[in-house]
Amino acid sequence: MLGRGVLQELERQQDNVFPQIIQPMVKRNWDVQHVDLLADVLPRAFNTMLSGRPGPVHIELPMDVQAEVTDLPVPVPAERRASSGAVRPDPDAIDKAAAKLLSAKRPVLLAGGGCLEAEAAAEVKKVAEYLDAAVVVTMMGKGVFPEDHPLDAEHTGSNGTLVGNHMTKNADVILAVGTRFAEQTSSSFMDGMSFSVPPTEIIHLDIDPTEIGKNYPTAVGAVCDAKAGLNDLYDALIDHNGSEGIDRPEYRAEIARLREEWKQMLTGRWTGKLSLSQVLHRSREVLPREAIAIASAGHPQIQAFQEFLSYEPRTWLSPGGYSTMGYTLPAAIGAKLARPDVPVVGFAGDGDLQQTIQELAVAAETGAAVIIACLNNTGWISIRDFQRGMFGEDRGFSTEFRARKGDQLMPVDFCQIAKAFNCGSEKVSEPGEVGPAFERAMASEGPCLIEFDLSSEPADSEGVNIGHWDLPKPEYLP
Ligand SMILES: Cc1ncc(C[n+]2csc(CCOP(=O)(O)OP(=O)(O)O)c2C)c(N)n1
Ligand SMILES: [Mg+2]
Repeated sequence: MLGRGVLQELERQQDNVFPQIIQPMVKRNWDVQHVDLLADVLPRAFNTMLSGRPGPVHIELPMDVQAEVTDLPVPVPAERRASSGAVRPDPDAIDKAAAKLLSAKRPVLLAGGGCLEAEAAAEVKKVAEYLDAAVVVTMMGKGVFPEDHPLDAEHTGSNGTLVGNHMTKNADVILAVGTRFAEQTSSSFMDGMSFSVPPTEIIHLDIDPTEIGKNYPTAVGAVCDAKAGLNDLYDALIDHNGSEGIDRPEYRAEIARLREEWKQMLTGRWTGKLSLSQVLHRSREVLPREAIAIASAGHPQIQAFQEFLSYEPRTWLSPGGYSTMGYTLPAAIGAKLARPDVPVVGFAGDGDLQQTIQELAVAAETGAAVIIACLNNTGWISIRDFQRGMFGEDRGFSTEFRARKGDQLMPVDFCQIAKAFNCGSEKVSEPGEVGPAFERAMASEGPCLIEFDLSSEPADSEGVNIGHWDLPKPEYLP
């Protein structure tokens, strides 16, 4: 029946076009036309998904094929896999990288999501401590290095902090591991804002050869698994320089001073009114180190990245630069089902939450005791702030939740929605109530939504911008 428009088939231009729709998201597509092909396709699909830079694959499995039977043996996975997934770097490149890092005065280790994928937290730490290098972590790498370590230099780029941007733009050598130098990490590649290459030299270790040299020239590039690459680099450092690492007390003091300055910049803006910044800081004080935090879009994503400290791998989940609204709640449910032993908190804007709020039913059904911190500022306030910043203070449009008639703000009552889905809920309007509300939510048996009644004034709702985002301004505007 292929090509005749069977239920849910897209066939206007050619038979079943679904694989083309999903193509940009997957590493490979397989069209299984007969059940016997599955024995061959499945091991290949798993290998493709899990090897190199891991990512999803797609298998097209029509209903008639699903109904077929075969007596072909199921392949033994171990007989179809490479014996080790860890790709080691070229030893010459590692030798050069070690020499360069040992002569650096202001080294920075830039750790991306590849370090988490490779489970390389211990290796990041030992190389950083050996070199006394500042560690700057990307949005996808957050959690790979404890954010209370004296070498932790936070984040760089348009969503970065004072510390991270200062350290990366003034570095002489950057050891970049498992990162693609995304636009957000690099302040839209603006020279001298987050990076200054040259004179900074980059050593880039990545499993994906297409990432090396893509956005910045590299002094040394090596294709490798992050963990294997850092291990080999550590051995090379010891070969060159002995087992005693380097001490840079002044460099550490500089990081500590900048961290304090940044903290003052954030907390100095607090007023008596409840702000997103206060929710993040006060919740951090009561949540255990191993709590999992999730944030997907808008001010909550950027500010949680900057202000909610992560201490352990995989305790921060975020869609990164895709910044997909609607991710927080389902991701929190998934995380809680996988890790019922730790508190899981989703920091969701009121816009973000409304995209998938019906998943509260799944939280209630599965009993996943997630804590949803709903940051209710009555609108898509990050977008409103861009509109105001670019077009003028009176030119925010259609981004605040207002009644069409009368122009009154129309905040959604999230507590009532949570109740309707059989979830616990409470509303918090006072800064002093943030910690106790999180403690009550942690003690509750099932899912719990805390609605934070935030003012939408930028000082209460918006973070501090240090980096740069190149949003093109229309030429016709003054
Ligand atoms: C699925 C999706 N649609 C649209 C956007 C564009 N976008 C980014 S942030 C944002 C508003 C987010 O509002 P909210 O979650 O309430 O956070 P706030 O900025 O108000 O703190 C929008 C519309 C997006 N990132 N994802
Ligand atoms: Mg909002």
